Amino acid sequence: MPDTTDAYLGLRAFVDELARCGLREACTSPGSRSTPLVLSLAREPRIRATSHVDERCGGFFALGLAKATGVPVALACTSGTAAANYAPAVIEAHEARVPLLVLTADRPPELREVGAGQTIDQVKLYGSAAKWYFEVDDHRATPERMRWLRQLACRAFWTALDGRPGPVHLNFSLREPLVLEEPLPDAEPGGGGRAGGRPWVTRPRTQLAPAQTLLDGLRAAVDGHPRAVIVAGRSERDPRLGEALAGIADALALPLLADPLSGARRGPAAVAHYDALLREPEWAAAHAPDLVLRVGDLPTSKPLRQWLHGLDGALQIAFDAENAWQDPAGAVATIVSADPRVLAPAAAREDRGWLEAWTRADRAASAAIAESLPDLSEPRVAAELGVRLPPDATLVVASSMPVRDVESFFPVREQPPRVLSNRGANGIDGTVSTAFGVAASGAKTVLLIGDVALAHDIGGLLAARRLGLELTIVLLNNDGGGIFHFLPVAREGADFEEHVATPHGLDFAHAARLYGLRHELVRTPESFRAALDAATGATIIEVHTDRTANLDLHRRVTQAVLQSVRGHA
Ligand SMILES: Cc1ncc(C[n+]2csc(CCOP(=O)(O)OP(=O)(O)O)c2C)c(N)n1
Ligand SMILES: [Mg+2]
Repeated sequence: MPDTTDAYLGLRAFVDELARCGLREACTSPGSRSTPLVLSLAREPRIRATSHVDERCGGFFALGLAKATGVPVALACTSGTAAANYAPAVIEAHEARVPLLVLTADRPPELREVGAGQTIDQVKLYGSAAKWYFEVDDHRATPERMRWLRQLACRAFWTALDGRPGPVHLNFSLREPLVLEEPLPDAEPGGGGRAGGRPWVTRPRTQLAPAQTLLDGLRAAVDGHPRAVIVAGRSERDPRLGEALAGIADALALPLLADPLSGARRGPAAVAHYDALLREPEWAAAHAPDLVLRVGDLPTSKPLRQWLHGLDGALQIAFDAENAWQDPAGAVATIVSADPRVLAPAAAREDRGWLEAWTRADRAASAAIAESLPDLSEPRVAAELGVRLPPDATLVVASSMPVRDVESFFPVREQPPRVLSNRGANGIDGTVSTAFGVAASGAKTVLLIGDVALAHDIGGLLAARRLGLELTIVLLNNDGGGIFHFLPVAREGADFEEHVATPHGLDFAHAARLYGLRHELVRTPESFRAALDAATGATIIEVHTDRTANLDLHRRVTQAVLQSVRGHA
């Protein structure tokens, strides 16, 4: 029978291999069964282990860290519902292609389904959201076992990262006693890992150059369609892609309809206000393209989605290195599994008339928007952040209206901040924890979030106190889900208010006090700017708005934009 020393020897080798592969961050949660896992991670000097009371928060914190760095982050928790609380983050990681290593502690097989405490069925707990699942049994720490565990760690790490990144789940059988009676021997059966600190297995990235025929075909498509557009959506993994796309769009003189989540809303070809422009049917029809080049996720904007759906005459080509299907309307004709940088032309296109028709309208829209937003409002806050955040900042945007307002009101900038959002599954859960995870990567981080999303992940604020992390939280408090006022359900009276809008009347100043954050209520654009510039440590800057007034304001802004572009049709 293997004993506790065998378990610890094995886990030390496993964790050493993770560190050799490049893992630097682990998020632990407390429990008994997970003791050997958690202690092994915490005692590996190359890994920083942060502690999280709530596994749901821990899961999203790891997601934010892995999103910001692109490197897998390990999660370790005890058995039972603790492991189930990782599910939302695991699902988001699967949908958004974020590498995670989920390490759950379990009882050995003979103690499952026999009434042992805190034991649930953890086999394939996350279903198809886990890219790979493996059951890690316990054995004596023989040289063969050590070699296998080292190989297993490498396999888990590379599987999370390679191809389409995502979460890998390993479920560890751990047996009592869970702590060592004696110090662990330095020597490892079999002699330890490979010489020179190399991983047991490396998986060098192989990048196949696209075939010449493909490149020729793409070039011919671009040359043969004078009215092409590029649509760039969320692609968080390569922070330099946005800049490259902006350069390509400029050289090809193509309108670049760029969601801020693409990092491409920059440069002379970027179009910021497509959401408003495409609400004007005449303008949208007059500017129908003959070719659409799609990069990243489909942006959130409904007018853009409907416009793309209805472009029957246009050839639509999507670029996705992992061949994901981002096309609910079935409009895409070709999915190219190559980096869109292959579009870079040899020479710049001279005729810029088509691009200028778009950018002229965009500038008119921009001026109309600025004029329509004199006071501090939800759209104004998004616009202010777009103007004021420095290029080295990272903005995390919550689902619901914040992500839509950032898409609609962020300006075109030369050097925009990085923008991240949990848009894999569009959940409002785990947003605070995700932002603290991003902040833990060392980025100067600002979170834009609604009140319901903040209430949903209020426990995430504990990271401010326990981990001492800095984060500026800009809270748009309209006492409920303002987004639902844009939907037909808003006509359903008191039932709508109670069950859909869900007002709560929370005073978030108390939450700030409880979790050790600063808190400031601001009412004007000037005081918002001052608070944003002065924010240090962990701070909540709160803006009060009214859901009904917000709906009216959005309608007024759209009307103003439509008025401004009618002359440009
Ligand atoms: C986990 C989860 N539960 C429910 C929803 C549905 N949902 C979408 S937006 C929203 C309300 C969000 O309210 P708030 O954060 O205050 O933002 P606002 O709509 O006011 O901008 C809800 C409940 C969701 N997206 N994710
Ligand atoms: Mg709200």
